[in-house]
Amino acid sequence: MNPKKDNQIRLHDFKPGHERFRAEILSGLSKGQKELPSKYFYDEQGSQLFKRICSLDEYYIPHTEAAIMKTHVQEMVELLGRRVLLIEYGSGDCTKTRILLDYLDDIAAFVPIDISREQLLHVTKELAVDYPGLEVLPVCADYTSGFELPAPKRLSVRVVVYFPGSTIGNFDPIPAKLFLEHIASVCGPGGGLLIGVDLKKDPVVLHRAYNDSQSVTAAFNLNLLERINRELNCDFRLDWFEHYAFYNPREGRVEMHLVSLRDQTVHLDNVAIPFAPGESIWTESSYKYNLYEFEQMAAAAGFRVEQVWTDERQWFSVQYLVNMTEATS
Ligand code: AVI
Repeated sequence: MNPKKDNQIRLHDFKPGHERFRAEILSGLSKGQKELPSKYFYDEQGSQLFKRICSLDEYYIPHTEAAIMKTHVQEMVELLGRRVLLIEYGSGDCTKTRILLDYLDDIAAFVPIDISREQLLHVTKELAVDYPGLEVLPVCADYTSGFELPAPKRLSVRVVVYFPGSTIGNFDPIPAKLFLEHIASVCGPGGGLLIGVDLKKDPVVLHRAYNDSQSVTAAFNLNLLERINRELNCDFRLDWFEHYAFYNPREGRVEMHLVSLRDQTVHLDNVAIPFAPGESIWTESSYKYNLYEFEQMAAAAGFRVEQVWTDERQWFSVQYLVNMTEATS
């Protein structure tokens, strides 16, 4: 671990390094179906673009989820209980967390976990002003890998992980189940998971959400190539690739790709990466579930679905799951 101090903020830093980034990009671009991990979308520019996506009407997830949270926050807080240690995976700017924090008056501590150091430091400072007395223990990490949780000063009654935004949809089904198992081990027996899960719906709605009229999603997708150019000294021509997103009903997921518009070769150090016209790099999957499918996956990971809240259109769900695994002595 590498705790760093920034004006009194103790940041627990496990951010993956440059070598891992390079290795994962090269390995993805060497596959038959080329792919890039979607977790790398979120550099500074990518995080800004994602923020813009979240303000679009067509991208229904943030406003639908926030409305569900605001309507049912009292019930949620009751389930979380007294002196909860709240851990948020992929905390970003903590907009939705604030809905909970406004009502959690006896919280033990809050642990925001994010891959962006700048974002974490910024949000920790803001929370210190807006919630004086709240212990905030920021962790900079790629939460899909292991990291140590910091110890809060106050003893907690229960550990609850908050994982909003349907980011669980960005995992393929087997890694999604393994990730839920990992969360179960973090929150322990009797602990909870408050999670946002996007639901299956009319593909027309999904198409609009991932092909917005202002092309912000296209810029977000292409920014991954810009990041790779900048950080890995690569020579992708952004105008020779095109954003392509569609709903795959058989797999129940929206797929985002970057399609090569011509025959071309990209260079990463001394490695030449050929592209045929029409060949794609698969950059993201966004799985949509029905309530039964998600319940089955949660059960396989040791969770019981305690409560589900949805919007009127049944486009999105917020769910409270309880870890049913037995304590081992
Ligand atoms: C972060 N994640 C849940 C978003 C999604 O909908 O899969 C990322 C995103 N990709 C395109 N638009 C938004």
